[in-house]
This record gives sequence, structure tokens and C-alpha cells, in this order.
Amino acid sequence: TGNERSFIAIKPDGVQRGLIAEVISRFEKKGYKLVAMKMIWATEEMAANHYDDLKGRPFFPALVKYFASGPIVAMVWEGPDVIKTGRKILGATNPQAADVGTLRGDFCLTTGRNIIHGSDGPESAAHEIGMWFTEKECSAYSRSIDSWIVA
Ligand code: DAT
Ligand code: MG
Repeated sequence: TGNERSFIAIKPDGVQRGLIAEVISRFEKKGYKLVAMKMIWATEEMAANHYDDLKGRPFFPALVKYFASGPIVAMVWEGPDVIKTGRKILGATNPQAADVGTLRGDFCLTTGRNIIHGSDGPESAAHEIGMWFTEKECSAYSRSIDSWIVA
């Protein structure tokens, strides 16, 4: 939908590797609107809550440790079909399966260090945005260029 929002986070490896600007650039150049952003060092409790749906999977403990291993850049991006199209910009979960031209296809090698998170549906987007940001931290604003991007 037109004003759909997705939670996108640059994971600790993406921050360490200097890929913050690259990630922002891909979403920004596509035309999406950044409505919230902050750097935050998640606790393992926060990481476990974020990946709640994967509790019980064998890789869950390692995933939680990885996500809490350093600061992340948490963002909310807005625009037409940003959840589904954002997932395309990220590429497949396993970087070896990710198409060249996607962030994971271009910048990483293994599932355990896949640099970025993106909401996979409207329910998870709402849960994740609510978990990481308050309503007031999400700025509803228009850009004068919007009518050159969306019609
Ligand atoms: P995605 O991050 O593409 O939404 P997911 O939600 O299925 O993928 O899993 C969340 C993260 O957990 C993923 O980015 C990396 C890790 N992960 C998923 N499947 C894994 C596996 N089979 N082995 C190791 N780590 C895995
Ligand atoms: Mg997921």
C-alpha cells in the first residue's frame, strides 16, 4: 500500500563494515522515505524479542548473540509496497542464494553475517516498528519531490 512502513535494521556486522551509507543510499535512491532512524546497542533480551518467531530454532542462541554484539542502525522506511520491495532490496536470507544487485548478494557471504534485517510482512512490520520506536519518533512528513516519485 501507498503509505506502508517497514522496519529495516543494519545489523552489527553491517555497521562494523562501514555499510550504513550504502544501505541508506539504496532505499533513498529507490524513492522510499526515511521516517525514523537511530543507532542502538540491543541487549540480548531485545534481540530475543525481535526474533521472537524464531525461538526454538537451533541457530536462535547464536542469532541473538550476533544481533546484540554491537550497535545496529534501526530505521523505518515508508512508501509503496516497501515491505515486499524492501525484502527484494535486501536479497535472500542466505547471501549465497541472494541475487547480485541486492545488498546481501553484493556485500556478504554467509547467513550468520547477512548484514541487514527487513520486516517480512505487515504484522511483523507493525510489531517491530512498535518495539524499536515510539509513535513520536516516526515523523510523518511530505517531501516536495513526492509527486515526482509517486503517481
Ligand atoms: P530474514 O533475515 O531474511 O528475514 P529469517 O527471518 O528467516 O530471515 O531469519 C532471521 C535471521 O536468522 C536471518 O537473517 C539469519 C538467521 N538465520 C535464519 N535461518 C538460518 C539458518 N538456517 N542458519 C543460521 N542462521 C539462520
Ligand atoms: Mg525475518
